[in-house]
Amino acid sequence: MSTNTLSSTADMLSEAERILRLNDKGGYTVPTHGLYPFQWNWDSCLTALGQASFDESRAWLEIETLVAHQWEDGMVPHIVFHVENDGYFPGPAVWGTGRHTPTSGITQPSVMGLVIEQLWRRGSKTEALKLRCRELVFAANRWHAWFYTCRDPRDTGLVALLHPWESGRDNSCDWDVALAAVQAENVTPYTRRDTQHVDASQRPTKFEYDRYIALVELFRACNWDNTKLHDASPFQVVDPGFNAILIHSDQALARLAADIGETAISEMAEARASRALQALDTLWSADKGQYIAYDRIKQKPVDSASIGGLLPVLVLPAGHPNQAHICKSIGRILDLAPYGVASHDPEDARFDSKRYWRGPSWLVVNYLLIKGLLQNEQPALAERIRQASLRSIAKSGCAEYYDPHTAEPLGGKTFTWTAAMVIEFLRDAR
Ligand code: 9WN
Repeated sequence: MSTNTLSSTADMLSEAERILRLNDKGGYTVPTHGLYPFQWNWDSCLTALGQASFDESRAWLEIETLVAHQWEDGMVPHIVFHVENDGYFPGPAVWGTGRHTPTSGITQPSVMGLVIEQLWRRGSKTEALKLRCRELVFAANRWHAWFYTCRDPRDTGLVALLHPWESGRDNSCDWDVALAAVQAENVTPYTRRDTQHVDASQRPTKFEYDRYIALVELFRACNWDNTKLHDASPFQVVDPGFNAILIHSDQALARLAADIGETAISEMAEARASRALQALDTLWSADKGQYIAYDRIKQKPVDSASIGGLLPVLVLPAGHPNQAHICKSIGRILDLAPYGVASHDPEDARFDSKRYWRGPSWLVVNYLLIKGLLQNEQPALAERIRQASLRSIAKSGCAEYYDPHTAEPLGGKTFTWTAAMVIEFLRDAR
């Protein structure tokens, strides 16, 4: 479908459903054909929210397919390479994880917990689905425990990213300083595929890609042993957004596990979440009026205000003093760029309205902000973000991301998780 045609709610919903079916490969859904021909972790989980609106069983299957490739240590990998396809780099040979069905060796934001809670609450709650849900509750619990064991070895309460791709916000300005310190002189020569699908001005730079690959090569040389990777990595960044998602998912898991009678898991999830929530406060920046990342190698806060530092709204207890500051920041960012909350502060000199996670607006992150704001009893601001997101869809269809000033569609098109978010935003209209 061409852009500029989604003038009614019904049009938006039918286009969204069409895209979810178009990208469905049977047991998993590709983010978009061409650019991303495999299964991605947080894409699949958020996609299930949309699928559930027309096929509940298919939605659970999307996550089950991902979890079937969970590692023995508990990690759920960020990509599962179900098929061979050389249209994407880096493919299985570069990762070299030695899995029967190849996977990458790093993870992604843990949205699974929050999604399975939604699927269960909204769903038909049959006995058969309860059994399926229970398996995913176990898997999520093992994954969350893995985070604190392997990504917080000094027991600080917060987990570190070892690769920018783990954040899901690959080239965010938040990683600039930490990534620049990664040595990439000896990286094996490679050919990028992403820039054959999408204009290079909308993707990360060569400087960044060299370092992405250098980190993969370093971890591969450590045999992907997660008991060693944290300390071996020259990139260790504690991101407030990533940690907030994990805490929020643990809170959801605690409620869900209690509901289905898994009390021990509920208690474990609750304990992890409350400890991490306390530690999260150490990332607050009064100067910036939001949370900021912390570089464990340099042992310094990261002077950068991205959307990652607003995501803790997902876990702030009602009435928390930081809530008003975050709402103010979100309002200011929307005043400056109206088509969804920009991924980076438009007042920062590094902001780039077209380059991936350095400015464009992404509907999945807007969805998480809305969820947090509703929990924090901020319905007006949540509605402002929802309307801003829907205006982007109406104007430009389901793109990977949007210029937040103009809603110009950027990156891949007919994009799965964007379509899923449209269904989510229009739930009441369905
Ligand atoms: C690397 C699939 C993924 C998303 C990420 C997004 C992008 C991959 C890439 O695409 O990352 O994982 O090759 O650029 O940044 O959030 O999960 O849609």
